Amino acid sequence: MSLEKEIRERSKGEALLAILLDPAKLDKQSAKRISADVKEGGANLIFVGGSVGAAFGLNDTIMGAKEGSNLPIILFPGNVDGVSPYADAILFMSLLNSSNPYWIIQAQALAAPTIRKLRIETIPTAYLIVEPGQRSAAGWVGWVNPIPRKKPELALAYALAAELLGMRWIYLEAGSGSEEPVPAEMITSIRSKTDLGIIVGGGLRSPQQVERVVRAGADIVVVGTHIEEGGNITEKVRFMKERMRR
Ligand code: 1GP
Repeated sequence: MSLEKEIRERSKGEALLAILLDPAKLDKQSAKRISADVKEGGANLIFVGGSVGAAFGLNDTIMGAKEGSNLPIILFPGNVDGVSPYADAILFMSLLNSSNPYWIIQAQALAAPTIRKLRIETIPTAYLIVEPGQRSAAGWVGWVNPIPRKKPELALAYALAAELLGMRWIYLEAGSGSEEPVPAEMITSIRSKTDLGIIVGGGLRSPQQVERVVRAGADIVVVGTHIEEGGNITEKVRFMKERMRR
């Protein structure tokens, strides 16, 4: 069974927690330690990627994470150089609300021959950046025309278009380190009107915030900054997972 199918099946029973490792901020040893700690806390997946300087160290981060645990590793590429043969799958993403065609389709075209040669499993994903995510690195780099927080109908319109184009997942991004996560109403409306798998990330720091997005319908919740900040990582993950039961 493909990793995507496995994730889809599992996420029917419980929302999954993905921990984001940014190779620009980690060495191999810390990737190994974090991977072991988050696995112990009950995390389900590891995403690897970043917007700036993530190519150097990408393979080391993946190898370190693999030494630390057996959690599946999914690439969350920030550009064409975010591809590695050592990952289990890649979010093959299009930043649908970019105003620069490079981020909508050109980067994908440039990376596609490599991805095909490496035979990495691809997970077709619409990437949508919601306010205040335009102020994050991904938003700035990606020339984003952000979805206004009070306009869930705009997010839904993009989600419907993504589904009609054959994409199977949508990643709603509020921006790494954002002061506010994606609004619950946006998630709810996409949940009720599409069959897309929903990934939500950006600015999730507390178990309560995680619970809110899971109740709204997220299948995968992505947490990066809160884990990067250190402390007792296993406990942080455990507290979040406790609030993720459906
Ligand atoms: C960023 O959605 C991810 O792309 C994670 O965001 O760093 O705010 O957890 P945080």
